[in-house]
Amino acid sequence: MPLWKPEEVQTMLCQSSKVKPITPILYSFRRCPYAMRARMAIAQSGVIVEHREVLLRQKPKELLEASAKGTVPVLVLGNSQVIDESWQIMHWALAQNDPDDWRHQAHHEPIEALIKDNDHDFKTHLDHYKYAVRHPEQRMEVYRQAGEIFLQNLEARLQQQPYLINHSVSMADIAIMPFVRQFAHVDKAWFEQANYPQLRQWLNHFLESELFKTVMQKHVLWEG
Ligand SMILES: N[C@@H](CCC(=O)N[C@@H](CS)C(=O)NCC(=O)O)C(=O)O
Repeated sequence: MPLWKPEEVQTMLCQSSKVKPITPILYSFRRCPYAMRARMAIAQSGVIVEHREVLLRQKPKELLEASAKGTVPVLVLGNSQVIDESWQIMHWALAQNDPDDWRHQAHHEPIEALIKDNDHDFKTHLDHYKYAVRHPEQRMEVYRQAGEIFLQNLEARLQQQPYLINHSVSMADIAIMPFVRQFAHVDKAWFEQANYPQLRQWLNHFLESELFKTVMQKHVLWEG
């Protein structure tokens, strides 16, 4: 059972700002995997945010004023505090309300380690594989094989248990899933026949979930 209802979380956020009720603002880009993980954690927490859909090639000045590094997602809180790392946005949202214990506090270290592997080595191989034409030093398959080291790690975990850390969903699953989705989409026919049966099942489970469908709904572009 959630500790608090979403409306109560919202009221608490408003009260803690001690000025006037201000809804946190999320700058997001629909297809960005970092933004997807943040949106999923926010949706799971039930915290209401104002969604501002932006284009990466035409970032609004309000976004750049909030965070000069110019990446999405960015969350601007009612007290003007800015969180501009997806992982921290997930933590912030789930600290407000974590109804299914996605944070798995007892497994904090393996969760962080797996996400670090995803965000560093795997993301690099994924980008090379996805945009192989921009990296002609190697063939596409070479980049794919480099990324497969991470997929093999995930598959081995999922052979033992339904989710990456144990028997229930954790932040690791949510944070990593959008990147495996991208990897799978580079060459769907290859992914469908590759030797990752549990990983495919795990990915499909999230792709078909109401949560994922909700956070992938289209938004009108925010014009400022
Ligand atoms: N470490 C950041 C990375 C975010 C990131 O790189 N987002 C990409 C979009 S998927 C971005 O905004 N890139 C800037 C650009 O393309 O101009 C996070 O976890 O939030």
